[in-house]
Amino acid sequence: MIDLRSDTVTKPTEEMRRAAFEAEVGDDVYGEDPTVIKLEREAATILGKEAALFVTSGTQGNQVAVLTHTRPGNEILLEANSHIFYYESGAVAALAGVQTRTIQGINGEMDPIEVEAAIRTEDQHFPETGLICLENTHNRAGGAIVSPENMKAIYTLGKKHSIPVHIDGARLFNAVYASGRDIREFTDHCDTVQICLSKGLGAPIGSIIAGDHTFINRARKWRKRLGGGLRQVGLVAAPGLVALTTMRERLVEDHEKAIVLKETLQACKGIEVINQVDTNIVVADVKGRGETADQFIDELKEKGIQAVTFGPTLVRFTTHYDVTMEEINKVSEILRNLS
Ligand code: TLP
Repeated sequence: MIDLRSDTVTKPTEEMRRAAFEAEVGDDVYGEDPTVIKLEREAATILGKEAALFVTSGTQGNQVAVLTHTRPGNEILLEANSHIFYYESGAVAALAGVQTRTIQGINGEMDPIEVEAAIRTEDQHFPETGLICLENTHNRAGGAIVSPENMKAIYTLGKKHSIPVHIDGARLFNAVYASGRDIREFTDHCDTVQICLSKGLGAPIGSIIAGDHTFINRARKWRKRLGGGLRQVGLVAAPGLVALTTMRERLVEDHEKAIVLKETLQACKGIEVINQVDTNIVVADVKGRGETADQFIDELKEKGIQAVTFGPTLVRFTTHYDVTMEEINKVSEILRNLS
């Protein structure tokens, strides 16, 4: 089976498994796990923030960030198809008690003018705007890169209105290596950032949130409240450190594989690629084949390819390091021969 459902499906490399086996560990709730400390320091340095915190997942990282930045009754501004809004089981309402106000973006980018217009003024009828969330790359926009210029414009108005900005950077390094821009051009334009070690970087588990010392100290308490204070978690942080330090540059290979897939899909009768394919995600509309996404996916599965539904007639393919260029060529051949 060639699994293109997500870059979350990657299995840990030999080096990651060895790092887990050999990891020096301690009780991380006492702040005594040397491997976790090393990972958090390294991540903070790379992301250009004062401090970082190891969390179990991207969802936990985003939720801890929302909980730390806001108070119940706040309103948060976020893109209409953002992961925090679309894919986190309503957690911001269930956990932080905030309401969401969504803004429809174009290729994942919200118009700063619309963002500013949505910020609440002081009035007893209104909730207070507690946070602005960005997502980069933007998953449902097809792995689209949100430009540092767009981020800067939104961060600047966040500062003007004293509203913090959080980035869901589950795939931020894809944006960095596809755009050729420096990581700081992205992370300088937010107060806090969440990055996933377990997507394109290939770690089995884990995410990082980064921000200033005050934020991270408060976030640590929220992580504890959520049951995310783990003990000898260096076993998991060690492969995360390998992912963070050795797997970033190779993301460009995933982007090259996505372009090959895009070109093949575009040449297929009845299929239209609807995203720009900035990074490792290709979204295909199969409406022209007279099929639903689920029917098309079942057909592909019989031929040894896995993908996911992204809408009634939309199918998402995601490239990653566990799928080689040879396998992508094989997928292309199968797609070309579809009836
Ligand atoms: N995305 C997953 C699914 O949840 C949809 C995927 O296969 O793409 N932010 C973004 C932008 C994400 O794409 C994801 C995962 C997360 C956060 C959550 O990460 P995890 O799965 O570690 O909680």
